[in-house]
Amino acid sequence: MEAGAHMTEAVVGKLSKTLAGEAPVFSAWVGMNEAAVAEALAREAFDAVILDMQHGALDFAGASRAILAVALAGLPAVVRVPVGDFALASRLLDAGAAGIIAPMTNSRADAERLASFSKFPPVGERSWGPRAAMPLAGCDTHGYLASANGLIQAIAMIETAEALDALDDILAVEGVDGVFVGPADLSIALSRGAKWEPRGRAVLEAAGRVVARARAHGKYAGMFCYDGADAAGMAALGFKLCSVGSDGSFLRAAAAAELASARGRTAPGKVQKSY
Ligand code: 3PY
Ligand code: MG
Repeated sequence: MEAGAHMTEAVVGKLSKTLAGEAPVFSAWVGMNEAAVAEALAREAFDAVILDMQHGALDFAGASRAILAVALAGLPAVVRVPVGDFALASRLLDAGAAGIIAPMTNSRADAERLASFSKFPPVGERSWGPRAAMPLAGCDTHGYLASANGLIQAIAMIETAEALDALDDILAVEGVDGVFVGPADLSIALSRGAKWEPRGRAVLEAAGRVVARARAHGKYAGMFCYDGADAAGMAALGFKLCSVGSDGSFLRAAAAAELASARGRTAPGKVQKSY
């Protein structure tokens, strides 16, 4: 190390390592545009923190700060971008995101766009500029170019009937590392708008198929989960990457439990599953 240079913990590559291991990867889910919230959750023993720019309140500056705050606590951050916003995905990778989750990936073409903006040639066409990413990956320029495609996780969300039909095509795209089920949208799509039923039969049947097809392609499947018990159940079904709850749901659950305790009542159980 040169005099004056400071080492930063190489958090970016941690995610690809844990995903390659045997154990499920459990992530916090953050929608608040406040780096301290992401950092507070990263201080718990999660494997990663997912920052949500599709339905959460995070903007680019907030997500960039949250990525650094999460890294400070020693964890990789993954960002869910708004639908089709792949230019933003590249900027977030430059800012040190360890992975991108692309919602509503419905076709091979959608999956190819995700890979194209997330991976350098020859796999994709990611443009060079990893200003915060290099130190967070623990690499110099050459090391980053050589390793980034393997470190960065490009994750396609499966949450429509169209995506289920195109599942094998999406999984076959080089540069797509895994898929992630959005059970709320999937339940709405499969019931043609009649039901929000993320743990209904239609979603669970599709879930089994997603896990099996991902494995057949040598890739992994993830699932949006609502709480710890739900995440344990989905991990037992073979989902490798599971959210465990969101900043909002953690806050409300803890507040409800403590308030019940203060009033001498038993905890009200779960807050309503949402998101
Ligand atoms: C879904 O369930 O549709 C999601 O995208 C999770 O936030
Ligand atoms: Mg969704």
